[in-house]
Amino acid sequence: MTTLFWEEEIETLPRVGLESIQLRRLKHLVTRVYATVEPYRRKMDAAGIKPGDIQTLADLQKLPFTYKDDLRDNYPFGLFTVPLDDVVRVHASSGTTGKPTVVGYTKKDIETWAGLMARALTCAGAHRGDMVHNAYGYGLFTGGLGAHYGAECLGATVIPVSGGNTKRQITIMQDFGSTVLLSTPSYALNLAEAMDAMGVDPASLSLRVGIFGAEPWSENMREEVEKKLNIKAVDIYGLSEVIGPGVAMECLQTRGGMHVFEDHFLPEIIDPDTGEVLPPGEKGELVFTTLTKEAFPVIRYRTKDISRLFYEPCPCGRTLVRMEKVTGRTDDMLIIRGVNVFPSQIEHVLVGIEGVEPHYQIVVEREGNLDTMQVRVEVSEEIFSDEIRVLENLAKRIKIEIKDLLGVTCSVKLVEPKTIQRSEGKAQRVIDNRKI
Ligand code: DLL
Repeated sequence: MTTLFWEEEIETLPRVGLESIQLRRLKHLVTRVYATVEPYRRKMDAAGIKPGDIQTLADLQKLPFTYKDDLRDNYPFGLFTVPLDDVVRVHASSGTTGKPTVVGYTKKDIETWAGLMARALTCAGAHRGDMVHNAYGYGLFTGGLGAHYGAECLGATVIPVSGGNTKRQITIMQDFGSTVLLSTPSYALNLAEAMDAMGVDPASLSLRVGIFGAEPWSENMREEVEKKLNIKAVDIYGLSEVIGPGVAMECLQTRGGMHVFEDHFLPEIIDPDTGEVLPPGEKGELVFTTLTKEAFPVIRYRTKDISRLFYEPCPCGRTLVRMEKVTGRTDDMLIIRGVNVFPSQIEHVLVGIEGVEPHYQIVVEREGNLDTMQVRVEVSEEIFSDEIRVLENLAKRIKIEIKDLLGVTCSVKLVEPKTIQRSEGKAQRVIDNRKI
């Protein structure tokens, strides 16, 4: 029943074949977008580029970038390439500032997406017969419905449980025999904690694999979730502007980087400051061009996510390029006294320390001209009831390890178990109180 691939031919296509598909699709896309979307046409005209100038994949670099602000400026439907009559669904991402960004799908887009999510689920070893516990939020967020249609397309049974109501989720897992869990990694930890409180042994459940994404998570966090839920954990990446979940997916065999579904999404890595495309293997900002989307294609969309593309062959047999786990975003990178700090680096340190729970928050303040960073972290019940000296030593150790890794001095505040707010979707890790 288990198959290794969803679309073997395309997933294992030699690069020349893949690149020829990409080029054909790219030319078609640019021609269509130029003809139908005024803001894209204006930008291309300003850059002196016509669709006919795209003759090779490298010519992609001639095209202007698309930014989140372009979506906001054309809110809500200004970048759609088809009449609204042909749009069968919209999603939106909330964003912390300003208007949300709205994306649309034709009937064919929804089918493409479901197929890609079925491909992603297969990559994670899911199959027909699986009981897919979908705890991604349903609604305007793409996680819930995106994964839902993919699991149905795969032929698995979906439990559309959405986020929240954590105790009930665990009862459902027990009673329905959930085998595949889909959620954010922070919510997975929340579930593990609730199981513990309810006296439910994860080994007594049927869960086999967790497909976690929608927020950054470290390798240490992976180990932690795997141990606590007695499962294998794989990473899934996507963003609403590009399609939603199902842009890239880790394979269960290797669990080392996510295969980008390149027949649909063309990735580039650029230097976020200069916009220059970087050579394979270098770290920078991910940029995506959608090759097959009808209602809402994007050309060179700046994701702000930081990653790396690597072309080494994967033992699973897929030839699709892999992207490294996203370590952070150009916009959640904190600059503390001139040093670049990503919350995921702090998480990496914390999760590696015994007695510390993976629930943390980073609070940044500015005192005079000086930035200060405080890491608030929960400790386990046992440690918390220990002597003051033990707590002091623990705080000191965290401080030293963060200093060693990042070169930044921070203060560490150990807080009581269960005092940092639990997430039901994406966790909020940073509180930046600097007014800059
Ligand atoms: O989070 C889509 C999604 C749903 C992906 C479910 C995976 C699973 P947005 O709400 O538009 O879409 O947020 C997209 O989330 O630019 C990244 O910064 C972050 N992100 C998504 N997946 C990962 C991941 C969905 N695996 C933004 N690792 C992206 C790190 C991720 N960050």
